[in-house]
Amino acid sequence: MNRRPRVFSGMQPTGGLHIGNYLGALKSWVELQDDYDCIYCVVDYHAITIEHDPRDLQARIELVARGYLAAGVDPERSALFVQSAVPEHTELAWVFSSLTPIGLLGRMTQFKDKSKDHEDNVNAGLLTYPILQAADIAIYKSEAVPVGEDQQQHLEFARDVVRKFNLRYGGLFPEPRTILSSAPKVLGLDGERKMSKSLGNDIGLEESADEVWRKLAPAKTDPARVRRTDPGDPEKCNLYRYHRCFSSEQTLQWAAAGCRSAGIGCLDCKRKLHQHMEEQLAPLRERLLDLQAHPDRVREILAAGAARLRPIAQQTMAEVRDRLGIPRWPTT
Ligand code: AQP
Repeated sequence: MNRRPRVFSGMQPTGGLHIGNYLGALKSWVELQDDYDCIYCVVDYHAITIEHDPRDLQARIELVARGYLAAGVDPERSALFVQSAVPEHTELAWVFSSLTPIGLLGRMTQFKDKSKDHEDNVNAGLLTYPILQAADIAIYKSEAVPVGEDQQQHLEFARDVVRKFNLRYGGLFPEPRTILSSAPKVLGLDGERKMSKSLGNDIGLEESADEVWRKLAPAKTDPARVRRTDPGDPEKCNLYRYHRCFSSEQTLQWAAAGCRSAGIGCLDCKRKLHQHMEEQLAPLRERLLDLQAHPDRVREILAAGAARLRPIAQQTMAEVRDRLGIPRWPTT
């Protein structure tokens, strides 16, 4: 029987998910379930490359898993699990590290950015992060990876490393293609940098309607609109980009025309945006709360996902060891 093409993606449990994660990746994860065999992972080993509190890690893993489920990842159709529950990921990463020139890793944009943000902790895990990510994808022989724009370079790296493996040891892995959503780079409320958990410029999926409004109200718009009567350019307004993701065509036209003519003020436009955001975010928030009240349900889903995937990962590792000439040692 022909299997459906396989998709893999993951997010780090470094905090609660935000609308950048949701619009940039999660929404397309949900849509892809119709046509692909989807595997979605909480990548906890990636999250320890920056300092973390071990006492919080499990709670953060479950928080991210709840985000996936609340957004519409359906455990009946997709496998959902935690990276560390399938240790073959890290085993394959070691193999890939032997195919990776160090210089290439040092040129990765994310490594450079994170080295600046965590100057006192520039560790080898931060440098080799893309190798583990390539292994996460390849261990399931995944064909496609839905991610935000910031991950494109890492996926180029993943294609590169599996190509090298295939050339040296014989074709085993597909070269995974990138699937970008219609909002591949959501800027933070500062309107300057990518929305990020660690930069604090985000709107969290679990934040209440009031909390979201308290963040939207002072958020930057087109700098030309100093006074209510100053006309503006919606294309220069970060919040108009949010409108594009949440609002109807009619609202978009209303906002663009009102901004250009100064017929509406930024606050009117933000109120309307808030209303449209709530239409999508309120039901999601409700599902998050329901899942929080049933932690066993989430843990069972994660355990079932790992149980389904581990044999696939073990099979791939057996093939990898054969290609490398590593003998099958008796274990008893
Ligand atoms: N602002 C964004 N716009 C579009 N897509 C985004 N993604 C993240 N931020 C945006 C996409 O979400 C997925 C998960 O990312 P991650 O958890 O691996 O971490 P990240 O990209 O490093 O996200 P953060 O919020 O910036 O985390 P911290 O601050 O902990 O480093 C990826 O597909 C990513 O592209």
